[in-house]
Amino acid sequence: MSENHLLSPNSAPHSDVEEIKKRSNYLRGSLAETLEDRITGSIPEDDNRLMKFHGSYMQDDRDLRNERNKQKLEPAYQFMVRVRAAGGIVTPEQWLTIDRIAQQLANGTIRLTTRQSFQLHGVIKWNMKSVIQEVNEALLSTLAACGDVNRNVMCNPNPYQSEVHEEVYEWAKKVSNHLDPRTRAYHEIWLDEEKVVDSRDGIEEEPIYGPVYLPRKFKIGIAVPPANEVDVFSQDLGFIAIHEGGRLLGFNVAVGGGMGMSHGDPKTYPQVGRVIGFITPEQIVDVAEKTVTIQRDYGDRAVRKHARFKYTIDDRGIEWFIDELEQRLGWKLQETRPYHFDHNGDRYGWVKGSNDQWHYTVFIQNGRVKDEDNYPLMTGLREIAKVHTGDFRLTPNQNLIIGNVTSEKKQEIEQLIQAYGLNDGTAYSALRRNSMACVALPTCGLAMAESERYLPTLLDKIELILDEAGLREEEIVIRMTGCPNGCARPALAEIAFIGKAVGKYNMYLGGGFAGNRLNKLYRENIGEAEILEELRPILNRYAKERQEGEHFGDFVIRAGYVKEVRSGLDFHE
Ligand code: SRM
Ligand code: SF4
Repeated sequence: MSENHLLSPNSAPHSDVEEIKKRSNYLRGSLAETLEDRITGSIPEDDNRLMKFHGSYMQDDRDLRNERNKQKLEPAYQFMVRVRAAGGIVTPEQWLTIDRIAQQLANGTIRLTTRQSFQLHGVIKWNMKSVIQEVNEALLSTLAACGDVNRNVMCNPNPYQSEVHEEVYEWAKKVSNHLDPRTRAYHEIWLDEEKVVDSRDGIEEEPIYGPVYLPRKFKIGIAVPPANEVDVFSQDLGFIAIHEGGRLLGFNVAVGGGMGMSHGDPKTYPQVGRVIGFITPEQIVDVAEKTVTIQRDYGDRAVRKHARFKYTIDDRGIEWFIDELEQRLGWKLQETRPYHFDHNGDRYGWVKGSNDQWHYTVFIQNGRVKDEDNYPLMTGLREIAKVHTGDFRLTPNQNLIIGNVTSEKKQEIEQLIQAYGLNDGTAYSALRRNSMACVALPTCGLAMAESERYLPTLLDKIELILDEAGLREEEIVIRMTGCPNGCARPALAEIAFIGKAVGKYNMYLGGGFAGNRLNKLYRENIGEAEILEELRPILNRYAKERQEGEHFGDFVIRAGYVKEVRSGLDFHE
């Protein structure tokens, strides 16, 4: 292996995290020992950094912080565990495993994430090993669900939308497997070195990542037009399937997207990926690998805020990247092929697929699966999983598809859907059906404001305005995050709220309906009353003045509320 990956082109001293990775002996650190330490429910910071690569974050319940502090108790330490499956497709048995772990070893809920993964919250240190073992026994994994590596590879979840879907999904899995870390540390620490999913005995080296892995997280997603649920332009590396007459011809390649930024730091910004060319299906793994190695070698290892691939590209230029990529590939990209996206949201309820099977998309508000007094969602899905012979598909919009239901089984599944009142979102406004909120409080250590727990009540109030304006069935994409890291991809929403402080949000308008344009700051640091005051006249005007088929995000630009943002470089202008 070349030593090139060890050399950062940035001569500044490497960040602490780089040193931790270097010392870690391929992600081992002292995790095995600190997990055994019964004196505290926490682990030291160095190990916490490494823990992310193993798919988990140490957190504390922020609702309890002050009270515990007053009582001189250590924070209520707990772990979030992220379970990934490329393209978000799992079997009913795997669903039941996640459900069981959630009930027995976590906080009794399942979180479906914006990258088609599961998150379990509230796992205590002593239970971490059992949780990860159970996950692996079910042939799922937490390895590389977080950390400075390639993350869960996203893929269009809707088989009914395209006959090429299955083929595209197979490529997503190949890319994902190819970029998995090879370290045995995971198996040693969690699985007592049992070979569960894969065996790469004796290889104590990371042929793609090297010993210090990537400068930062790396994200890949594959879209099948006209659907762009994966928000392909938000990915570090996006692939757009080009298909004709039910045949997959290949992929357009988009590079350098990303959502994260920091308030008050204009050097950080969300960015949309740029489409640089076309490749055949067989070339996808090579392109993914070479792109990752370019970021490995050229990404900024000194300043983590500046370490994402989007900055590597914006600093050096897209032409530089294409040259470097083609040099590493040894061949040239073909010219970009035409494509068209018309939405990035989910289609709910029953649809019949091209394979004569049925798929039912359940609306899961902000991805949280739990039982509530009047809505036993978690139980309903469990009962369905017990009889379902198809699969479950986690969507990039935090919803769930009960996929590949045979005609014979459809009635039985439908009866369970009815019995448990599972929701296809039709009772809600189209705005809510197109909404997403990140986790935020109480588990996310970075949250500045509520998100998942607040958006539903804000939507109740916005829905009243929509009703007045006759816009209840108007599809508008709305997203909220508790901080500017952008976990619900807010910078691509037509309306977005990004948390600034408790109860205060920045309001953004003008994202593209199909996830193809960034939005722009409209109002800063406003609370609920001002949000509603600002939105009411704009929505009313939209109702009256919109042109045929004009989406809200396009309207607010035409009407002059915000300027169009063509590139992240103009986001703060
Ligand atoms: Fe995220 C960090 C939750 C998708 C950008 N994200 C976090 C952490 C782990 C907080 C932390 O570092 O302490 C959050 C855990 C909260 C909790 O209590 O569970 C968290 N991110 C999530 C999830 C669960 C949001 C959700 O509600 O679904 C998503 C899990 C995805 C998955 O299954 O892998 C999630 N995060 C995203 C996305 C969207 C995407 O990937 O499509 C983004 C924006 C895209 C991007 O990366 O540019 C995103 N998360 C971030 C960032 C900002 C990265 C940056 O460029 O600066 C952070 C902070 C960091 O990495 O330092 C972050
Ligand atoms: Fe936490 Fe911020 Fe991500 Fe929301 S956007 S989950 S608050 S890091």
